[in-house]
Formats: sequence, structure tokens, C-alpha cells
Amino acid sequence: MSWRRSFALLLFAPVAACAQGVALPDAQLLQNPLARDGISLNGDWRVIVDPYENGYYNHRYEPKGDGYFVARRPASPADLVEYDFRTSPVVPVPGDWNSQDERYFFYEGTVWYYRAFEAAARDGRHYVLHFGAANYAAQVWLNGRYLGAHEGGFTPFEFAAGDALVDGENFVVVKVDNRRERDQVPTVNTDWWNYGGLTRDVRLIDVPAAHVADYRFVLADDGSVAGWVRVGGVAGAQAVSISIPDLGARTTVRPGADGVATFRLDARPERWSPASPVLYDVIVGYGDEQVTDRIGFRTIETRGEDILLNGRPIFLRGISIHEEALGREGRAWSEADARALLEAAIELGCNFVRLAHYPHNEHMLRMADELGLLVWAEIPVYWTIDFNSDAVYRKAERQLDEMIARDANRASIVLWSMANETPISDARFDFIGRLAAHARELDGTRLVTAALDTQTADRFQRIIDDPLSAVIDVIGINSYCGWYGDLPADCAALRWHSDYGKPVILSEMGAGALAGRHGDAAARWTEEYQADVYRHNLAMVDHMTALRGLSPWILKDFRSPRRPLPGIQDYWNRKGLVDESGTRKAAWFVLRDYYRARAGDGS
Ligand code: GCB
Repeated sequence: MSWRRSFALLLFAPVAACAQGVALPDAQLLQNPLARDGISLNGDWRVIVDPYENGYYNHRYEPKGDGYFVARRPASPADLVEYDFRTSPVVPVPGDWNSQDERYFFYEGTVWYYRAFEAAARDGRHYVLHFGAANYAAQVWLNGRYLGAHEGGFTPFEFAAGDALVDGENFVVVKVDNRRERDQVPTVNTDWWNYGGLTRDVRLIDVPAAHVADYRFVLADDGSVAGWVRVGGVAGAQAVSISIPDLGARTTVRPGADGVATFRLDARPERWSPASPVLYDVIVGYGDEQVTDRIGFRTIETRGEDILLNGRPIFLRGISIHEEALGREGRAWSEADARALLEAAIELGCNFVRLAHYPHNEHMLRMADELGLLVWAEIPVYWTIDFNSDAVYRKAERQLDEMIARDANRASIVLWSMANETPISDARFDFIGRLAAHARELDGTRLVTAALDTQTADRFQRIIDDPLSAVIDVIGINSYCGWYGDLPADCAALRWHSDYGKPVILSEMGAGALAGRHGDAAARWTEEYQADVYRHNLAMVDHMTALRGLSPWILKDFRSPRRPLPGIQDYWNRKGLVDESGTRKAAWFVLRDYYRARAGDGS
């Protein structure tokens, strides 16, 4: 039995009939990094674009001892140094490089990031360099000292600065490489832009040597609050305090030698829901540190073909979203970006969003908690990743760990999605089955899903028979009736069959339209065609007896290298309900009206 499993049993042994695991994640990340003391390293960074990795390898293609990471300056006028960060171009962080400068638009490869900063390195403090994400592979040096590497473009990572940090001026160099490779997650082929760079917040976090490292709060089966706290630094010496002031609940517990303390609070929180997204201030204290978070409590489960939120059936009125900003180019990363995207979903009548196809930034999840949107969160196990490779499996599992470690306290997340549109094979069944088991082991308080595009089809019916349906709790179906096959008018007559007795979500459907292009409903790319596809698909879903929600594709047009059609696509996937500047297409109103009519089906 693994340490993690035995921990889960230990935590819940006293909880009557609690079969839910909330085990400690493998990923060791400071919980709630944005609320910690420290300094933001967002802002202007200097960059060197390095397609040949000249800053890393010498002319024999051997790693250099004094690559760009030492940020050398000529010692004398005679000294030859062929780069200079201080006079190199500036790129804002957070930000993808592609949308900063036309020359970087299609670039895939290595870019070196450099930033100098002032820090007060005080004794007895623990300093951590935290990155919200870097796409895809990152290596980090502080004052020329190597701190470590991370792979995976959408999850956080961090390194203890240790004694590499000095009192006064410091510099950090990050090598970010977004080359696509067959053995990555995702792999070489996706339908989204491969934005490179330091795409999310960067912070130098400053916590006491004895500090709160991580914590998890869950609603226990008896309606009270339970969980665990992991401390860093000196463990066992002092007690951990946990309180929810608004519920008058407080307890103190001593961590074990492993730094972990489990707790139960005699509290009866009101349930979080889209109709009432109530969040509580929770305070976790250890030694000199107090971390405050805002956490909601709710239950989610399935019963036959129903999804129950807080014990009541709910219908998920959703929309899919890529992590691209509304109203400007490039990756979304800020709280304001998150608010704009999620408020647009609410205006559409949604109570649910599918955050496709990778973990979005933390602001999105916190904003969903605040605004009352249920969330489908997913890892980029997309299309044809190499299901036969154990190394690839470990990369996928790592990203799952990091996502769950970061987000497991967010009430909004109800679905962990393991994969999108993966082709049927035994290797894929084992791979995704292992991921699902791993997700349940880490977090048994949510449902597991995957988006499938592998139904048996004929002109009049679709049979949900992908073997993966047996493994997941909720079956996601991506189906483009009226766009990639069939005529829109045929969709309403399509009938869907499933013998799994599980809820189904239509996780994608849609069609492309250029905003402002009008014409016949039979003409591709017109708003009329797209609206027609929506009308007929919405008529179809009314006959899907197991359907408990939908998240059509997609809120906003998004960048994709697979979409070159001049004058129409110009490297935008045009299936958005709004275009890149926020202009609403006719289909927006079709879906909004449908959701208005269904608003009473549980909220
Ligand atoms: C899909 C994929 C999504 C694509 C979409 C499309 O099925 O899941 O990533 O962008 O179709 O537009 O074709």
C-alpha cells in the first residue's frame, strides 16, 4: 500500500461511510501562491530568441558551462561576448511571445528570458521561485546557479531559491522551449496555437522557514469540514491552527513527523452552488505564517443518468473556452481576463464552463468559484499522444498531479477530464484507465470524465460504445453534426443510444462562421449556417435521454495553425460564438435563448 493511500485511510477512518479519498498530491507546490508574502516578478523581461540553442550548446553540440544563463558581460573592451540581455528586446511577463511581435508569431523553439530584481534575503526565511506556467519546457537559473527544470506547459512549478538568492540585486534566467515533440503531452498535433513563453504569473515567494506548505478542505459526509495541512520546514514542533471565522469554527492539530496534520472542524457550511456561490474565509496558521483562502463546500455525484449537485439533479448549461483573452490577442492570464471570459459565459446563460484542453490559469478557477460557474478541468491528453509509452504516461500523470494539487480546493470544479478525442486501442484504454484511477486516488470528491468522439455512427443514429465509457463517471461526447458530417437539417432527427446508465454531456458541437459574414444558411462560414447548426443540434439534444449538460465549441474564435483559409480563417478557428474582438454572432443568441428556456432545470 502506498504512503498516499494509507494516508487517505488514516484521514477518513473516523468519518462514517466516507469512501472518498483526498490524498496528498505527489506534486509538492506551495498552496495559494498568489496570497503569499513575496514579490511579483511580472513585468518586462529581456529575451533572446535562440533557434539553434546557441546559448546552451557549443559548436560541438555539447552543453556549455557558461551559457546564456550566466548573463555574461564583457570584462574589458577586448572581451568577446556575443549577446547582451540588458540591450535585448523586452517581452511582458506574463505573456506568450507569439502575440508580442509579428516576428515571433510562428516561432517554435527556445527563447531565453532574463530579469534582474532586488531582494532582501533574510536569515530564517524560505524563498521560492514560483512560475504559474511556462510552455512547454523550462530550465531556471538564479544568479547563474541552476535551480531545476519543468516539463508541461499549463501547470505550476517552483524551486527553492536556497542560498542562490543574495541580498540586493539578483537575476533570474529561464530557458523556455516550446518545440513540439512526439513524446510530449500534448503531442505534435493540436488544434490550438502553441503559444510559448512565461505565460503566467512569476513570483519570488518569501515564507518563514516553518510554513504552511499545502492544505485541502473538503465537506465530510456528515456535513462538517475535514482535511489536511502539510507544513514545511520544522515539522512537529508547533501546532497548526485551522479556522473558519464566519462559522465560528477553529481547531489546532499537531503535524506528524511527515509534516502532515489531519483535521476536522465542527462547522456546518452553507453549500456552494451557481445560484449561491458562497465562499468562506479559511485561515491556516503555522508558526509565524497565516494563509487565508476562500473556499466553498458542495457535493457532486451521479445517480444513474443524473448529476447531483448538493443532492439535487442539475443540468449543465455550458460553453467551452480556450485560454485566450477576449478583446486582445494571446493567452489569457490575469484576473481581469478571467472575469471577462467568465462573465461572457454568464451572459450567455451558463452555469458551467469546459476549460479546454489543458489546465487554465489559477485566476480562472478562483473567478469561477466567485461567480458561481461549475467547471470541467482537463489535462492535454489530446488526440494521438503516444499511449504506448510509459514516459508519456508519466508526463500526463504529472500534469494531472499538478492540476489537482493546485485546484482541489476550488468548489467550482466538478469534473476532472482525462482526455479529449483519443482513438480507441488497448494501450489507450490502459493509459486513460490508469489516469482515472490516479485522479480518484488523489481526489475522490469529484467526477471523472473524458471527451469521446468514437461512437458507432450511421445516418440516423449514434451508439455510445467506446469502452472508455465504462471507466469514467460522466461520458463526454464531441459531435459535429452539420459541420464535419451530415447536413444541419439531418441533425434533429439523429437518435443517440447508450447502455451505460451514466450521465452524458455533449462536450462539443458547433460550426465555423466569420462574424459579419451573412448569406444563405446553406453557405459555409456565414453566421446563418452556424446558427442553423446550433438550432438543429439543440433540437437533437432534446432527444438525448441521458444528456445532463452541454458545452458547445466554443465561446470565442481562437488561434490555430490548422486553419489557414485566407479571408475567413487566417489562422483562427472560427467556431466561436464571438469573434476575437468580442462581436457576437447569430449563434450566440440561439444558444442564449435555449439556455434561458432551460434555466429552470436546476441551477
Ligand atoms: C474537436 C476538438 C477541438 C477542435 C474542434 C474543431 O473535436 O476537440 O480541439 O478545435 O474539434 O474545431 O474541429
